[in-house]
Amino acid sequence: MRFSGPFSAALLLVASSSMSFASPEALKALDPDKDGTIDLAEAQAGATKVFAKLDPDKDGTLDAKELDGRLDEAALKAADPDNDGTLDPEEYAAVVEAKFKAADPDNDGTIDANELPSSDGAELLKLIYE
Ligand SMILES: [Ca+2]
Ligand SMILES: [Ca+2]
Ligand SMILES: [Ca+2]
Ligand SMILES: [Ca+2]
Repeated sequence: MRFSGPFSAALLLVASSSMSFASPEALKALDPDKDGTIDLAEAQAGATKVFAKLDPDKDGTLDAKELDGRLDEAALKAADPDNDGTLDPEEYAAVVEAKFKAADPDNDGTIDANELPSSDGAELLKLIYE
């Protein structure tokens, strides 16, 4: 799953003008090195925690029920290349990385406070912050 830069940038423009639910708490919680941005390693660390929380049956995979709407049916399908109907940690990490890139239109490898409130940022947050 790849989104082109211009497409994401356009989305961000639309999103940032109409939405401002940036959660400073989320940014703080996901930014242990306190540089004010979320890098991919920080996002994946958050994702690992969310994954564990969403997997109460501890079978090591997330099914649609455990994902609880964090990914819609189409997104789940796209994130599930082995088509077993569940996401294992690698598949989850891959979808987090794809969303991370989508939420980083300036491509500097970090999500800052301006990028986080975009719709892509919100979708990323659902996967890495709980
Ligand atoms: Ca950081
Ligand atoms: Ca499970
Ligand atoms: Ca799978
Ligand atoms: Ca960025």
